[in-house]
Amino acid sequence: MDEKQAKPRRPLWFWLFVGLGVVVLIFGLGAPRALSNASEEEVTYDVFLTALEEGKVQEVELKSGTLYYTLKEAAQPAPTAAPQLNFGFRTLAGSGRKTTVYTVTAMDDPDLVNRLHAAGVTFSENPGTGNMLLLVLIQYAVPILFYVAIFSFLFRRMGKLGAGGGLMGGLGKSNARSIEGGEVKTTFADVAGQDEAKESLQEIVSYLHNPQEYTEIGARMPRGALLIGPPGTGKTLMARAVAGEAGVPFLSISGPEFVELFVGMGASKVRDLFKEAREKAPCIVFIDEIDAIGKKRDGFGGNDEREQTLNQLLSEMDGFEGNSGVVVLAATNRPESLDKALLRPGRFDRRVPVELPDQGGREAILRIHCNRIKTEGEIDLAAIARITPGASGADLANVINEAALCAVRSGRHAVTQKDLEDSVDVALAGKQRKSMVISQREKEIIAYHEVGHALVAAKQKGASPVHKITIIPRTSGALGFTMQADEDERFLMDKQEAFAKIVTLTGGRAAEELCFDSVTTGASNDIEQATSIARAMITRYGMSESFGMTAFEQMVNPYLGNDTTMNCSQETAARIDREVIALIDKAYDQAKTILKDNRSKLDEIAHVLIARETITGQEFMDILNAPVALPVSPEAKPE
Ligand code: NHX
Ligand code: ZN
Repeated sequence: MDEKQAKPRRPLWFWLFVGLGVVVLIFGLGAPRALSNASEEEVTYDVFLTALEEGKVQEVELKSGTLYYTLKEAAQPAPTAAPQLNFGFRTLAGSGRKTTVYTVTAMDDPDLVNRLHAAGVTFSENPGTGNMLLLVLIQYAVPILFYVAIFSFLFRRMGKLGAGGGLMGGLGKSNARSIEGGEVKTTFADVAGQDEAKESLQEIVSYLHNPQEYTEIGARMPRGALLIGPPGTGKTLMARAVAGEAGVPFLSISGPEFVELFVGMGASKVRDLFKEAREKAPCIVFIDEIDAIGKKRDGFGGNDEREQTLNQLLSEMDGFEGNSGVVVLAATNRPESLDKALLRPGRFDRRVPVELPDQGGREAILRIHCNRIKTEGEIDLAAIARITPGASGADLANVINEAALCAVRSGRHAVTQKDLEDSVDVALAGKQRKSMVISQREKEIIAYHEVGHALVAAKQKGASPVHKITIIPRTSGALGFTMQADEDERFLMDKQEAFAKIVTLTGGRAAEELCFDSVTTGASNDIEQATSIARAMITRYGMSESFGMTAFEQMVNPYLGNDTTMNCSQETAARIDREVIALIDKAYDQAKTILKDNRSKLDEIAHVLIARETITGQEFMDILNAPVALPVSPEAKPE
């Protein structure tokens, strides 16, 4: 956007043209003007001497070790029928008719000058200085330039120096992209669903606006604030908004950019960055992904380069006086890996959590992005927020954009609610794969599998209501899915609800077994999810009968993925496994019981689903609650 690069990078074609120009120059100057009617013939030295002795030679020129000579007109041989190719060597005194220039390699012949003079031959030496210089250029300079070009290109790629102008221009430059004060257009109004984080940062804004107020009372402003949260939650946006609100310049750089090819360069970049910041103060310095340089320093040698960079950063932050007007904001999604020294008071002494938005936050974020697009008809963003639990701000921005793209694709000029809902499906399971041909039997299996999930969910206490069932295959490889959505946001899950989730997940497979007496590979994803919930109940949530409140697993990184570490003896691990198996078995039995008890509804809804491909939660519930439509089978219980 309006960010300034330290130095514009010249495109490759520019250098190609320069190179081409140099080559043309060299060869263009080097090539002497051609004498169109001169041909050339190489002879041996004795032929030349004989011609000289016989007085036939007219003119001689010595140039770079070669003698060029012409014969007197009388002595010229008759012109040959097929003239030789003309290489256009430097002309001798031209004559009207066809001349032959003879070339002969000069020999060490000190007496030659005297003999030439005696024979009355016009002779001269052409030092060829112009050409010699060019020759030297070609021989030495061009290869050197060539290697320099290759090396600088390689270094640029290896050292990520590119952003600052390559090997030559990048040394010591901080590479920070800077946006001048007043040019940062982002404000807190562009950040939705992060009210607490905004509040924490508001103080920094007011300090930057009005530093005297703080200095008078003797307060020391925090020099830095660390924005902590999962990817996509808008940490960068938030930092930018602080600069925008305060109307100060925004210097931003990403942690990995400090990690350079050469030792010591990261540190020099830090120095440079803070020098620039002090010149521009008051301003915001934003270091994204600070964990790249701020990782804990371990005592075992480790990465010298990174430690130097970190030490430099620490000393720079200590360096500027309490109220210099430079505020450093940094973002990370692995706070636990940061060096303690970074978090000490006087450095990043403020931690600002930037969490995933809740339902209200999601709605607010959707509204902001929705304001940028044209919509049509009634748009219910709360409904979209309800079906996107766990989505980050970036995910939601993407949902809105996908919806807009979808509207354009279908030739409309505005986005509808349906576009938005379809776009959520795309985010969850990929695009529709209409071209996929599925046999009737497989369609039945898929439909029964999905209705199995839905029916088990509907018939259990503690399961979330069904929102949508579809058997349209998706590009992610999913052949169908059942979506559930809570009416209100939930923050806790009780044991019954956790178990109900497992039962619901086993419902798909249970329907397959019950109705087709066979099981398929398709349930793999359900099985993984069920297992992971069951494990978590036992090892982390204290929901097992035999283990009680003991934790056997810990989350590795709360913000990135769901990796856990096992922390128990071999025997306990084996017991946990047995308990997980038993829990899932129990859930599977329960799912089968529910489906057996509702077999006729299962058949009925599955057939509706095959016909319609997608049914909403409402339609599903309507069929479920309607009086029995099909002939009642003996074991089916009417509602
Ligand atoms: C395969 N796909 O991999 C085939 C093409 C059992 C009716 N050989 O449990 O689609 O087996 O309730 C998101 C969510 C791939 C992405 C689930 C990508 C599952 C899904 C594997 C339904 N719905 N299985 C399900 C399914 C499969 C898969 C996914 C995903 C099926 C089942 C996929
Ligand atoms: Zn399933």
